[in-house]
Amino acid sequence: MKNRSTVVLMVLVAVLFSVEPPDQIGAGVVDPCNSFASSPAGVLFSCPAGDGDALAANGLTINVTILDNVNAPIAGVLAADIWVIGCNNLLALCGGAGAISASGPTDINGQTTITARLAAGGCDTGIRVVWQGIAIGAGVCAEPCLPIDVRSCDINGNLVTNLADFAIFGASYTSPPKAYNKCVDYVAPFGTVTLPDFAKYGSHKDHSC
Ligand SMILES: [Ca+2]
Ligand SMILES: [Ca+2]
Repeated sequence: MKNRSTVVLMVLVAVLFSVEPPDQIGAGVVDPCNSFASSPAGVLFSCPAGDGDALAANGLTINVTILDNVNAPIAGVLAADIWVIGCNNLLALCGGAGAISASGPTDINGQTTITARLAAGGCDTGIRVVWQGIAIGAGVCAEPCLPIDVRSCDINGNLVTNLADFAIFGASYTSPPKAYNKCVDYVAPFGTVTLPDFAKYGSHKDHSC
């Protein structure tokens, strides 16, 4: 009996030592709250066809850091698992997650960037980085909004740029004197809707996903 008790005790000890301490549970698993993203502020012209302006080319590169529950960086997070959504859900993403992705997988510091064009319609005052569709926080479990205004030639966000969009554009062209609509203020000078904005719109006429 004594031998049997010893074996039972040894098994119990082995089980106890195999259980991870609480701070190790979830290590290596993406923690969207601890992960964070940052970017400069600016305006990004987009088109459902994916031939709008690139973030990097406009000085709007987004830096993303993916961390686990103990704030350790996670390397090798897939680029395709990282994309953006409109902060107010006012962007129509062409192909959903396929509308844009990170420039590459995360490195040993858990870092990557988002530099490309956003294939989208609609108009939103900011964007939010997501990992597998879950908003990335800012070291806390919040849903911070990056200050990038996305404005598409597909103004009404049905993923087709056609007469309906042109009617919306025309209602604010030129502004002044017409009412200002920031959703059609695609290029500098900002604050007015003038010929450069029309030229931008016109070069994407009839574009769709
Ligand atoms: Ca449209
Ligand atoms: Ca303008």
